[in-house]
Amino acid sequence: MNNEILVTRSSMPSMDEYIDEIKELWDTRWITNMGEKHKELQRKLIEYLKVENVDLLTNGHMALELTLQALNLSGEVITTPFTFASTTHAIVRNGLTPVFCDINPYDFTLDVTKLESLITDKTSAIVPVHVYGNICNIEEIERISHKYDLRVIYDAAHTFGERYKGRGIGSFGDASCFSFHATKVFNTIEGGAVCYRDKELGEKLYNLKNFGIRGPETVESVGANAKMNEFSAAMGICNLRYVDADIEKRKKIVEHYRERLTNIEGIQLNSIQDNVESNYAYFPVIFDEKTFCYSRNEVADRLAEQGIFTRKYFYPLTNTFDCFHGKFDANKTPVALHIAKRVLTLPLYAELSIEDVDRICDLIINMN
Ligand code: T4K
Repeated sequence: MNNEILVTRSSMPSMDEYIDEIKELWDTRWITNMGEKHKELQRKLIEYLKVENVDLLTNGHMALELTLQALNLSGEVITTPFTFASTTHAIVRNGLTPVFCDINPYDFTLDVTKLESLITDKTSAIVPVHVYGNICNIEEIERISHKYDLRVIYDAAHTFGERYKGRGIGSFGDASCFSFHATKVFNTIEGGAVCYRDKELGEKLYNLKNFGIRGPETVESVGANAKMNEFSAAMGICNLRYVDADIEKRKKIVEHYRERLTNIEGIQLNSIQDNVESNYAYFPVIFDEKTFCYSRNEVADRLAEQGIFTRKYFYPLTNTFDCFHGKFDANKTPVALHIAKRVLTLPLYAELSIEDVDRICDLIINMN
């Protein structure tokens, strides 16, 4: 065991607890294709997430990509470039054109004041991202989407278990897509889920995740394979028992970071949102090289020299990726460009000790 601190660290149950959970799989030999563990996790998540329907998939990316496909979208989709590759790729891989909307400088979600000006007669949907667990301006997105009859598919990869005004975050929009990757607040090793209201959408999605097979001799649509297996579902069942305790630990860590890093010249923290029960997924810090003595990159390098490995989530912006060379103009999303060059996400996971948080904060504060 070394002294290194990585940006995150997977939550896991004890080995005994997991083994206990998967033991019956050796008896039944039913290890994938919507088995008992899959069904149990699905039931438990409907309750925990406070939503009407949940479907489980192999990962958050397939959740998003197949939901967009199930909705039969066409033309343009308005989204944010300040996100993980997955969001933009899911749109492009569906043959749709992403139209990038800028973000606001406070919580880094879509700047809804710029949304309407991007809508054309080709726009079919909006894919907002609750980035870092910060909730988008749901009311405004709802108003605009109703006005122009657009579908709304939230990338909720970072928002497991969050509530907005007491409602499960997955209950907004046409669908919300969660990631249960190893690095997330709640993990099924790899995994993802879609929350939705419309049963017809649910059926299409179910078809798409299972080759379009409806019966032994019926293949209804051209589907993919994105089913969650039983070992992943079992990990989810175990991890769900501890997720509230984990979120409580994360809260204490974030509060300590905030206490130590507030009111330091050159450091900006994202604003705390009203009416949101947060899951404390990430801790982003903006370093302004004009007023802080070092740039974001220098801070990251100096911390790495001390064995502390941060991440530049989300740099580069997706509209500057090599694979899209010449297709988009990132200057049209200036706030996102500004933030992406200055943001650093600090280590955050349930097991991170307050002593380690202090060590990280001391190093940062003493740079100034
Ligand atoms: N939408 C958004 C907004 C997303 O952020 C993501 C995923 C998605 C959609 C798609 O969901 P998934 O299809 O992934 O379910 C990581 C994750 O792989 C990715 O899930 C996540 N977002 C993204 C923000 O972060 P990397 O390339 O930074 O991961 P990696 O392997 O460098 O790991 C980061 C740190 O996590 C390591 O330094 C240590 C720790 N770690 C990692 C792994 C793999 C663990 O503790 N355990 C592990 O098993 O992308």
